Order: sequence, then structure tokens, then C-alpha cells
Amino acid sequence: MAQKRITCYFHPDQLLFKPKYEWAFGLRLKHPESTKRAETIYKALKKHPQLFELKQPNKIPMKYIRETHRARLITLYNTASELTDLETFYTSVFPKLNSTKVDPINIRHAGCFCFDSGTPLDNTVWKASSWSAACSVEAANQLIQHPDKIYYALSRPPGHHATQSQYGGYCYLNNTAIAAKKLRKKGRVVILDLDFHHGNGTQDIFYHDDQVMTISLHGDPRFFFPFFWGYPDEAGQGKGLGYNLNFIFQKNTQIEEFHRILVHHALPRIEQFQPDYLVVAMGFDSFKEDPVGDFLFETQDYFTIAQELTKIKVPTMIVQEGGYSSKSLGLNAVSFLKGFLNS
Ligand code: SP5
Ligand code: ZN
Repeated sequence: MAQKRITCYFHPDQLLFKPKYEWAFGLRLKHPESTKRAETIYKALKKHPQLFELKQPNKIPMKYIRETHRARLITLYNTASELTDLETFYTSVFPKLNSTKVDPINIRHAGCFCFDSGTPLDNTVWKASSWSAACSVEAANQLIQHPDKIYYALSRPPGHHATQSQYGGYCYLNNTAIAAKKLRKKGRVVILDLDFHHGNGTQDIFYHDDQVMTISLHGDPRFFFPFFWGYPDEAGQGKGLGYNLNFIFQKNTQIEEFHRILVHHALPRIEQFQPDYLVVAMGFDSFKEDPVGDFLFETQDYFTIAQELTKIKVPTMIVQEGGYSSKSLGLNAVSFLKGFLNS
């Protein structure tokens, strides 16, 4: 049955957070995760009212965030909310061990809850991130009610690098994981992460879980962020063993190679698992002009990928992750989402 329209969730308060710069490779760089990203996608969706219905999510109940994240991480975000408008905190000391002295009321201890220097804290992070997570939760709630429809969460800040207890990679709350935890109460879930980067946070959150299968296709972590996770031998643990899959790709990967692995290796595993829901964690940092990712995808390739995903006929929602070529993000998102409508 052809879908009529995709319901898309976005809240304007997601734009309150405006990171100015990140520290990477010893340099102070303009921050790629700008508000322009979400604004461009929003504007592009708005141009096609016959295809996309734009809605604001309801506020997210705290209990959903607590199902995924540790209380002390949330406390740290509350601490950040007390910073003055002039303060932005960048971590620079990262303890290897969880010291008994760690205090999430003290912003200087943020390094214990963070794994990079590209993900600053200020007094807007909590508000923007909780609205970002509200989008994916709303999509999950609606998908449970209407499994024959497609839902898109225009989440920003992104989420897939955030673990239970740590933020990083421009991610604070794992929007995808929070939504998947909701869906998990109703059935088996596959999270398919197609962002250029490995979804280390999502992998970590469901590593011991046999009801949520996590699959990520991404740039080889020997060379690309997050460097220490995302290798093909990370297969899950305990009951979760066999329910985590990582597929890695080299620099300059084009759609043919990615498509081959997706169709012949990833999708058959999804079908075998027989999920009740599919959550696609979607990044457009695989685009040829992306300043962060290093693949060579074209705009129409996102349509092709989406068309393949519709073939497995599982109720599906999409959560926005990365993608930093703001001028192309709108077209790429529209191309991808259209692929779910023409089946
Ligand atoms: C959600 C997501 O896609 N996070 C990616 C985090 C990657 N951070 C490390 C990249 C640092 C390089 N910054 C490049 C600036 C471009 N001039
Ligand atoms: Zn990414």
C-alpha cells in the first residue's frame, strides 16, 4: 500500500542550542552541528505539504529519558542549565576510572561523563536535547498506534553517540535509543544506523539485549570517529550475543558498495530476526560534499536506500542523526523520505 504522507516532528526550542566551535585534532574549528541543519530540513519538508505533515511533539516525560540514561548524567545536564549565558564548558580532563569523588553538581567534573571535546555544555543543552528526544518518542508513540504509517523525527541535537552515562560526538540524549525502548515494550525492534559514523551509544545501550537488534554501517573506526567502537567483532554480550552487527566501509565509498552490503548482508539479518518495528538512525554525513564524513553518496542514493528498506515491510520510523552539508541537507532528507512513499 502506498503511503500518503509522512508525519514529521520538530520543536522550535531545539534551536536554542547554538554551539560555536569544537576542539578537534588540536584545533578550534567552527562547530558543524549548527541550527542551520535542522532549519534547512524543516524548510525543505515544508515545501511539500502533500508529502509531509509537520507537527510539534508533546513534552517528553522524564521517565522515558531515565529508561535510557543514568540519573547522574541527567543531573549534570541540570547543572549545565545553571551556567550563565556567557559560559560554555568544554571538557579537557577525562578520568579513565569512575572515581568515588565524581560529582555531577560540579560542571568541572563533566569529563567523567563525556568522551570528546567537540560536545560543549551550556545552559541551553538540556532544553534543546529534551525536545530533540521528544520528537523521536512522539514518533514511536504514533507508530505504535499507526504501524502502517511512516514517522520522521527531525531530532537535533543528534543522539546515537550518547551512551547511558556519557555524551559526545555532538550527542547528549540518545533519541533513537529512547524511542526504541518505548517500542520494545510492544515487540522486537531493529535499529539500523546509516549515519556515516558508528552508533556507539546505541550499540552500548542494547549490547546485552536480544529484543533490540542494533546494526550499524559506517566509516572504518580505525580512521574515523568514534575510533574505539564499531569494529565487526563487536557482536553483543550475554543474551545480546549475535544481536549487534557492524559493517565498515573505507574512505570514498560509493552507493554500489554500500547498497551491496545493505541488501545482501544487513537486510537478510533483519528479516531473519522478524522485528515488529524498524528504527532507522539516519545521517546524511555520507553525502559527497559533507565536511565531516568521507563517503561519496549522491542525493538520489538516499531514495534508493529508502526503497530497499520498504521492501522488508516492517513498521518504520526514522530518526535524524548527523549530516553537516547544510545546503544539501534539505534535498537529501526529502530524497530519503520520498523513498518510503513510493513503494
Ligand atoms: C552525530 C555525528 O555525526 N557526530 C559526528 C561527530 C564527529 N566528530 C569528530 C569530527 C571532527 C572533525 N571536525 C571536522 C570539521 C570540518 N571542517
Ligand atoms: Zn555522523
